[in-house]
Parts: sequence; C-alpha cells; structure tokens
Amino acid sequence: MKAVTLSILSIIFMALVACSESSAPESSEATQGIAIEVFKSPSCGCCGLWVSHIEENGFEPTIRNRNSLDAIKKKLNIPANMQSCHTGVTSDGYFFEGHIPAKHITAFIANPPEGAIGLAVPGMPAGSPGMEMGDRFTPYEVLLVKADGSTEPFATVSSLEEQY
Ligand SMILES: [Cu+2]
Repeated sequence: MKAVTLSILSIIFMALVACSESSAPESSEATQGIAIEVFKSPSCGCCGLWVSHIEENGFEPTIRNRNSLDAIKKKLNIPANMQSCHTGVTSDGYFFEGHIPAKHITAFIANPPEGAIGLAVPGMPAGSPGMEMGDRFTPYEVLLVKADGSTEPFATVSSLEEQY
C-alpha cells in the first residue's frame, strides 16, 4: 500500500516538474503568477496595453470591466489627485493605480512599506507602460500612498529604458 502511494506521488511529482518546465516563461522574473484584479473601462485601450505589460512580467491579471470606476476608487481610498485610468488590486488589498511599471509593483509587494495602502502614477504620463508613443517620454514619479491620503515618492522614472 505504501509503495503504491509513493509511486503515485512520484508520478504526480514528475508531472508537476514537467509541467512547470514547459510552462516557464522565457524571462523569469521573481513575480511569476502574482494575482491582480484590474478594474478598467471596457473601452480603455491604454489600460489593456498596461495589462499586457504586467502579464509579460509575471502577473496574472483578472480583468474587471466597469463603466464607472468611482466605486472601486472610493472603496480603496485612492485620493482624487492620485487617480488614473485603471486600478489594480492584489489579494492583500493594496492598490496599484495607473501606468505603474511592473517592476515597481513587484518591489512593493516584496516588502510593503509600513503604513502604505498602494502605489499610484496619477494621470497618464507619455511613454509609461501602456502609454507608448514612439520616443516620447515624460518623466514621472511612482508615488506611495498612505492611509491618511498623504504620499511620498516611491520611485522616480526618468527615461523609457528605466521602466523595464
Ligand atoms: Cu491609461
């Protein structure tokens, strides 16, 4: 009986190994498989491109199309001046507002700063992930948002290349 159990386990184990080997993405970031819900308007093109960007960097987004995002932004306490076109939410309840480069989300999730409730890139800076416009690029900051609505710089992004 034990031998049977062991051999079944080893078959399952081998199947798992084979599976993970075959499905491993080319660029293996430390962020594989991070689940994130993304709230966006059904017609938002730049939101969809941002979703592709985080997907390519190891996230597993679930799209939640909404005609209005007011309710979700209110629920998550995203200050009005921090808002953008889409809102990501992880299972821990942190929000990721706007065109944030995936690597900054990864860094945040790996070590969430004390008192932080999320990150935001307000507006839609030209050249940010999902807002590609050829060589056009507007430097921007990724801001850490705290529960009281105050913010502090989390990362400064000063060139296209720095984002990836
Ligand atoms: Cu956008």
